[in-house]
Amino acid sequence: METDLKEIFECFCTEGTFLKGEPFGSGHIHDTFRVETVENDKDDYIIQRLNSRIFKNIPELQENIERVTVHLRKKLSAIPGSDLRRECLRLIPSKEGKSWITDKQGKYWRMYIFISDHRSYNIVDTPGKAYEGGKAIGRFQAMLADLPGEPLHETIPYFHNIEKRLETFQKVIKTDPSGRVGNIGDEISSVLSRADDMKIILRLGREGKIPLRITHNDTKFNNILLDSNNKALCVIDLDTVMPGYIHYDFGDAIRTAANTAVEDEKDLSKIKMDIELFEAYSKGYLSETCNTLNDTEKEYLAFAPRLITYTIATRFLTDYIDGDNYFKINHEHHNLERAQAQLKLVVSMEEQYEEMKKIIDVLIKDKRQK
Ligand code: ADP
Ligand code: GN1
Ligand code: MG
Repeated sequence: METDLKEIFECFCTEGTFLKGEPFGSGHIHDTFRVETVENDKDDYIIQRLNSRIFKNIPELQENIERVTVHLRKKLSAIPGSDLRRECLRLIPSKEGKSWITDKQGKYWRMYIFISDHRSYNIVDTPGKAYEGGKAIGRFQAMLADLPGEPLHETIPYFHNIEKRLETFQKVIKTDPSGRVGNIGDEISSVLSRADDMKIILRLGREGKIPLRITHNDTKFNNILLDSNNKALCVIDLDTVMPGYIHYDFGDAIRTAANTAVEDEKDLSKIKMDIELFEAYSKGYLSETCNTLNDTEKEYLAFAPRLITYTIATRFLTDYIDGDNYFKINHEHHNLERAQAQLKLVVSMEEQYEEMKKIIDVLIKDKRQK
């Protein structure tokens, strides 16, 4: 590997001695490594080379994460029995006292304690796990509701703004930089035909009917770690924690927690939204948030998975047309396959929309009666 991980490791105030470092996880954005230490009683670490093409202002990004993790830890420390090393990400300061370093090539790096003995899932196979994921995100939003100080930095402007995403999509179709547009007419039509319906959440926001809250904005299920008993442990990947609508978190979590297949499944017949997993996640989520959400927020929960799955499909397709500059890919048509899989999932959500609404209504009624 071109980078000496040991050298990076030694720039931080770690305990323990570097043993080895290896690529870890299946994130699409950063280069992530797990570093094991020699000593059995010392923590292992996660080291990340940050993607500064996507996150343009790393000091602001890191400031957000510092504030969020300090606040979460304070909240957790007031709960008896909390495991502060495993229930919240912990940044390791550099020897210069910052939460990141830059290497000789000007690349940014940061380090966290490795959360030991966790389970991470790209597919969820039981309602119990989905329920725990819902609880984790609900609790995360609730704990951040009173974050003191200035609003968090917007680390990626207009991140979930579907109007802007569609503008970018239209532009890239026009310029067709990789000559791929000619072969993907069906996928493009599939996106464009749904465009108007998808603007409702932004409209409700502009009309003041739903508030901006602090949201995670990247709640795919592998960013929610469970413990060895598959109970909610820790929400990770805090790069996009910033003001947003709760629908973004709810929708993105359902997109992954209730999909019967992986995000990039090529066999489209395997892809469906599982209504039982949807119900379980919703139950967990509402158990933590039902009392704080307003009526309009609740009314549009069932719509949120369609919006976010559609948004991500549009982003994958945009990146494919653009020539694969954003998401990491493993093979040539990976972004197209991801977009096709996500569009199939949108159709499955559309087919089950009335049922999803009913489930949410019943869960809310049940909570009221308690
Ligand atoms: P990306 O933005 O590229 O998805 P993440 O911050 O989500 O980067 O990290 C990628 C993966 O690394 C995660 O999905 C998870 O498996 C693992 N990971 C990240 N931080 C930790 C941590 N502190 N402890 C254990 N695993 C982690
Ligand atoms: C990226 O960082 P990661 O891999 O958890 C992306 C999300 C997408 C997701 C699709 C900062 O998430 O927005 O939903 O891929 N993160 C960023 O899998 O763009
Ligand atoms: Mg991630």
